Amino acid sequence: MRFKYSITLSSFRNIGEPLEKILETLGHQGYDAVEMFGEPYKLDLKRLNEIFHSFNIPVCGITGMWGSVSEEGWKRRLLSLNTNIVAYSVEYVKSCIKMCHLLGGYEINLCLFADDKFVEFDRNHGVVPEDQKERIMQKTAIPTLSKLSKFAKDYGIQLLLEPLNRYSTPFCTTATEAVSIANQLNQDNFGVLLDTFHMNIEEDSIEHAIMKSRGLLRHMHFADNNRKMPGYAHINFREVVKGLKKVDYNQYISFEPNLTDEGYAVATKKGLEFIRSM
Ligand code: LER
Ligand code: MN
Repeated sequence: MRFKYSITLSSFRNIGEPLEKILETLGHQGYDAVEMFGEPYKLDLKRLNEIFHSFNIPVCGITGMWGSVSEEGWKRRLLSLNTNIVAYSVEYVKSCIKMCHLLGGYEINLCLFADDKFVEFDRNHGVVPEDQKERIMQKTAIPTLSKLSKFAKDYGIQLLLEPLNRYSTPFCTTATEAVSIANQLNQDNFGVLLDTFHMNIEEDSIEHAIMKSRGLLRHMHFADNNRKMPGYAHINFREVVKGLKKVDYNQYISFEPNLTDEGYAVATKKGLEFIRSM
């Protein structure tokens, strides 16, 4: 079985090299595709399409710029008590869906960021009780995600719910939660994306989390426990790959590392080869 490999271009935003040079390097290293970062209001999609086609490297999807990864990111909260914030976030996802379609991608990750004060909880020592999360999901997330799924379906785009860790958001932090929401939505273009960095914090077993997601798992984000490329720290990627093989996973393994300017090409090559060696 040969996996397909991608990498998030959001990881290169602090790298002082032109996109063309980065794509040339990634192509030589054996990446099959890239994930474009979701800043639809800022990017020249026509020019981007020309560049991707000229390097013959497809865009598999869009990485939503959730959380504080960009100056607008803090406003992208699908769970908010402020209806204007929810409306802004819904429009953001719709713009990313159109962008994904224009770039020929098929998936976008949804992360359920929320207002800091949406619920009072001690994120350093605790988690929000499951029943409280469930009630909030029913009232807010499910109706919003249902609307967005129907919108995405018209563009042939998959919405993939990505569980994060408690320090990003208390809502949807495990594969169990993501699978439960996807099953309640019951939309064939709504699935799950699992990210090893977040699973390393929240899951009892990464392999079991993957098994639980069988049938809904449409994309993977790979990064080590410190968000470096796999193999630089101590996540047991042999267990991760074993779990993916057990569920006959045949979609992309998409690396989502933090990269630094010096020697980014060494890291992207070393990390890919480390996983390929599995
Ligand atoms: C997004 O893929 C992710 O992993 C989160 O950390 C939000 O940026
Ligand atoms: Mn991720």
